[in-house]
Amino acid sequence: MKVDIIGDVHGCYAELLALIRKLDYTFENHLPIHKDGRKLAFVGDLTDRGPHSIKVIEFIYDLVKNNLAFYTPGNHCNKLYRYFLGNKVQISHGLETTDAEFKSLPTKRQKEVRKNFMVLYEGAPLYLQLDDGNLIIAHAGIREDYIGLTDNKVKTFVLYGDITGEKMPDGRPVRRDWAKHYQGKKTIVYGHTPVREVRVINNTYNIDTGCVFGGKLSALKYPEMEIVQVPSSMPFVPEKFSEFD
Ligand SMILES: [Mn+2]
Repeated sequence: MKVDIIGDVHGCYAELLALIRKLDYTFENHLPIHKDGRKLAFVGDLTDRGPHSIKVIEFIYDLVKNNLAFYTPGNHCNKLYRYFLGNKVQISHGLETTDAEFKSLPTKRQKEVRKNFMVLYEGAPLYLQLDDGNLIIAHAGIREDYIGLTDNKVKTFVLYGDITGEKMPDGRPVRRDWAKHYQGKKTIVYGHTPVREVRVINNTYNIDTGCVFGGKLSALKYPEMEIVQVPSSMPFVPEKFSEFD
């Protein structure tokens, strides 16, 4: 099982293609193929804030359909799914860019994009268990004792992290540093909280290096555990990066 796990894309389509090329995939009919049969995997949060959320949705839908990638959703994916269901969701925290892109499409394309995203989302597990369960890919991470479970408390943890329910002065939720206390043998790869450099602690890897906030888009090669990155084309927003160490 050889997989290249990619962090939160958030509509950064150009960086995604650049990263996949840097990982030595070649494009055949717009699909990335690796000569060693490697596959891609995504930690979720494909859309919102960046310039090309719709292209990212369509691309990853095609990858998963063609058995070239694994995908597990993030909180932005969950919100977009509820938006496509017709639920009342606030068009904020980045959804406004995806909403604007979506509304600019002709009705026929809107129907296709909506259907494809819903198929992608509904077919995805809450978190991925790969390599005979030795590799867990979960959007905001997962506690060791939650692995194997999918109830609501697990869903909240996987999508939002170890939140306390409190908010910081800037409105961001207060999150506990679950990775610091993780003692499991399974490797956990996650994203959700932007960090300036890939954070490796206790067999956990945070690979969200804040591409949409001007950081980098990162991939973790498994089982080699090598990091491959491309720079972002977006303006750097330092206050969006976590201070965990
Ligand atoms: Mn997220």
